[in-house]
Amino acid sequence: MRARLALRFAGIEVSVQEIELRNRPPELYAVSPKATVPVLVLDDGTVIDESFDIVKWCLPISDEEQSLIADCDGDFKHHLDRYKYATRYPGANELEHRSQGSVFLLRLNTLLENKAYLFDGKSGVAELCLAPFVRQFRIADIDWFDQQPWPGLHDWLQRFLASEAFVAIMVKVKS
Ligand SMILES: N[C@@H](CCC(=O)N[C@@H](CS)C(=O)NCC(=O)O)C(=O)O
Repeated sequence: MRARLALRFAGIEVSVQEIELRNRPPELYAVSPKATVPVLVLDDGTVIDESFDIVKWCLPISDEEQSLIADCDGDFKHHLDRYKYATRYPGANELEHRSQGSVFLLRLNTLLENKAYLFDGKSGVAELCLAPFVRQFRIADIDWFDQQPWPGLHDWLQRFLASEAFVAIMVKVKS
């Protein structure tokens, strides 16, 4: 999602090849042996196979944004995975991880207290990097998430989900 959003925001046209993770094609291993998605292959053959590296290749990012995104990809993502997929992590306490992950969400809500977007008053790179993960956290238990006292965050997420860019990148590409 991040990579597609960043490419779209930067106005860079790509040809998209969907991958079935259960049945990864040899072409994927040939360009990136770790075979995770997304992978961006440039016209000169350069391979960028980390979503955040793709974002950085597409768009300028301030130190402030970079630091918030790093916290999202580190601590918050750790708790999100263990909350959402607790059964895949033996010994993980789902509710404990929900509560730990909420610390980051509260921080976002505070940043959004008097403004519509995280930085600079306009939707930017922080939105497209963070919102897909906040959406995942919400999906794990929508009723619970919507009941939390995070009005700024709820409003920010709903605006992201309704945005033209998000709706456009969620369309499944025919293979
Ligand atoms: N750090 C990577 C993570 C990418 C990732 O985990 N992608 C998932 C699909 S959204 C995947 O390819 N999973 C298969 C696997 O990890 O083998 C990035 O953001 O580019």
